[in-house]
Order: sequence, then C-alpha cells, then structure tokens
Amino acid sequence: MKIFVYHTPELTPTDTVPECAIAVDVLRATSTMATVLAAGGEAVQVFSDLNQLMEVSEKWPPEKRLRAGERGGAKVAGFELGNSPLDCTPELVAGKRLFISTTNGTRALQRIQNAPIVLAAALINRAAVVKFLLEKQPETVWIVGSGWEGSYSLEDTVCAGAIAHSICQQTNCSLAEIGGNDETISAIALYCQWEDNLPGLLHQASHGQRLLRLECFEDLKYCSQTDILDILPIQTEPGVL
Ligand code: 3SL
Repeated sequence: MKIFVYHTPELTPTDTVPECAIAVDVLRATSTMATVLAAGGEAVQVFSDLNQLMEVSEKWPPEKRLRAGERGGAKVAGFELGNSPLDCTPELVAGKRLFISTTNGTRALQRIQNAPIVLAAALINRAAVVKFLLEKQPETVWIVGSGWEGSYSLEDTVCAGAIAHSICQQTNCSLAEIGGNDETISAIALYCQWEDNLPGLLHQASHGQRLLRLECFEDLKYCSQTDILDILPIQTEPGVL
C-alpha cells in the first residue's frame, strides 16, 4: 500500500484517481459526518452549493431529513444544524439523512468522489479507517486534507499522519515503503511530535483559533480525541456516505 497525502483539494491531482481516496476535515466536517453516522443517521449527503442542497433535500420527506450548513464557521440561516458534531445526538439524527454543506470539507469529498472507494476520516474514527485499509489492502491511497480556502491546515495533516503512522506500525513497513510522497512522511512526523497532545495542536491551528473565537471550545476538545467512534463513512453513491 502506498499512501499519498495532499494538503488541500487544490493540490490533489486531477488526471488520475487512486483505488481509495479519503477526505479529512478534522475541524469539523468529517468529524461531524462520522458522529452523525455513529449516532444512527441514515446517510450523509454533501453539497458545495447551498441552492443545490435545498433543491435536493426538498424532495426528501421532511421528517427524515436534516439540513446542516456552515459558512465561516457559523450556521447557515434557516438550517436545523450548523457543523457542530456535538449537536448530532442520536435523539436528533437517528434514521435521518443529513444534507450538509460546509466551506471546505464538502469540497474535499466532492474532489475525490470519482475514486472507486471514498471514505471520510477524522481523528475520532481513525482506527475504523485504518482497519478497513488493512483488510482491503488498496494499492494506492490518497488522503486529502480540506485545508481552509485553499491553504494548508495542521489538523487535517496530523490526522493524515495518524492514519499513515498506524498503517506503518501495524504492517511493520518503513516510511519509504508506505510513503507515496514527502507529504506523507512529514504528516507522520507531525503526528509523532503531537500524538500525546492533539488538543494542544488543534488549539494552535489557525482554524482552531477561529473556532475558539466562535466559542467552540467543546468542539475542539471532542474533535481532538482519537479512535472513539467505530464508524466507517464510506461513499455509496457520488456525494452520499
Ligand atoms: O470548512 C469546513 O468544511 C468546516 O468544517 C469549517 S467549520 O469547522 O465548520 O468552521
């Protein structure tokens, strides 16, 4: 298995697809998606465009849908939910489809949606993603960070490193055997430096700072936990996990 890390959707190649592609948006879209599915959500359907989200979700029975949207970290007016994983309780989401649009995370998923296998990963479901990769043994894996409006983000890179590091450890492979590009090796190095203090890293990250200004302290704490949800968000049709 060769793992390639791309820090943003913009840096992800467009001329080919890997056997397995993984979107990461630790703060907070893929953390929210994993939480919804773990809480019994029927599915998560992602949109980059809010109008399109409205059009598609209108056709869904109202009692079986939830609309979630975030722009600049804040909830989209008129939607039931923003993008806080902590709002996605089993009481609210069980049996419902979440129609969601966020600034960066949904774009990353859409960027890789043509790969044969598409997953969404965060720190909270890292072990479930690693288990799947070890069982499935795809030859080529891309881990695509959502970044922030085209820029690198620490929290997505550390999550990519957490995934790649666990694969290395469990297969006894060297960095050179696993690492498809230098980004993978630097992501592993970042994770190894911070694995005992992921909340500390997320607090220093620019998007962590942005969320703290929005008083999302509990979200940061929740999203910086590792391996707490045994859930594999896997694409069943384009844009649907
Ligand atoms: O950009 C995104 O996709 C979001 O996850 C950002 S936020 O954490 O909801 O602000």
